[in-house]
Amino acid sequence: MKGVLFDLDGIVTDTATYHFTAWSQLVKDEFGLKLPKSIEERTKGVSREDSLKIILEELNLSVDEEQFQDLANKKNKCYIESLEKLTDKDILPGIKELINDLKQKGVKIALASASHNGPFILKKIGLFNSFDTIVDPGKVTKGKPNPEIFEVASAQLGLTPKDCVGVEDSIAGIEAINSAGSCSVGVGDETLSQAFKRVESTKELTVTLLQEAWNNFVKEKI
Ligand code: B16
Ligand code: MG
Repeated sequence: MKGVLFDLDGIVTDTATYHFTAWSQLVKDEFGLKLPKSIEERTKGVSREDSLKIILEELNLSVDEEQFQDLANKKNKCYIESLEKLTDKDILPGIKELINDLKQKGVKIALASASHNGPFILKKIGLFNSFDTIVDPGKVTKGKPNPEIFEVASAQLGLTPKDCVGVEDSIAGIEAINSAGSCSVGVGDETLSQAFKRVESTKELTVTLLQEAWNNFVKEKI
């Protein structure tokens, strides 16, 4: 294992819930509607625009291009406001230790997040300088579950996907890691059954666990 490709929302910080809160607020303010809880899972790892498409379809709403952009901007404004209070206390359990241990062992780390707010969040929680590279989602043409973001992340580390482990909390993200040809580690419930290795909490993510997962992954490939 030469590299670890981290998802951000739901892996490094608990901002996955903040996204859902911001979308819920938008839908309430703009349409007076309540967003079903199922949307939270369906929009995890999915870009802002694609998330909005899913939401509008779910609520049987249609808007023109200008309104669409306006809604996306309003959601982002609300989301950014909720990020203001982020500190290093919002790093999910075990992640800081994991990152330190990986660095000590010479394993490189990349951020492979669909979020345009990734660098801002990493700065707020004090982890910006810990990452060897951050993928710019604006340069990725196809979002998760397409493997592109994980392929780009490993390339930016100077590695091939096979030498990397990808860590994700979303179904779309696990699919993307698998298609990229990296070893996928999922954090969450059994909906992540496609992950090569799955744990319930970020607390369980250690270098030993990731290394063992990768060892087994390589053995299966031979
Ligand atoms: P933004 P990840 C994803 O981040 C979130 O899971 C998803 O809910 C969000 O819509 C997407 O980022 C875009 O975020 O609106 O901040 O650009 O899980 O890939 O780290
Ligand atoms: Mg995520």
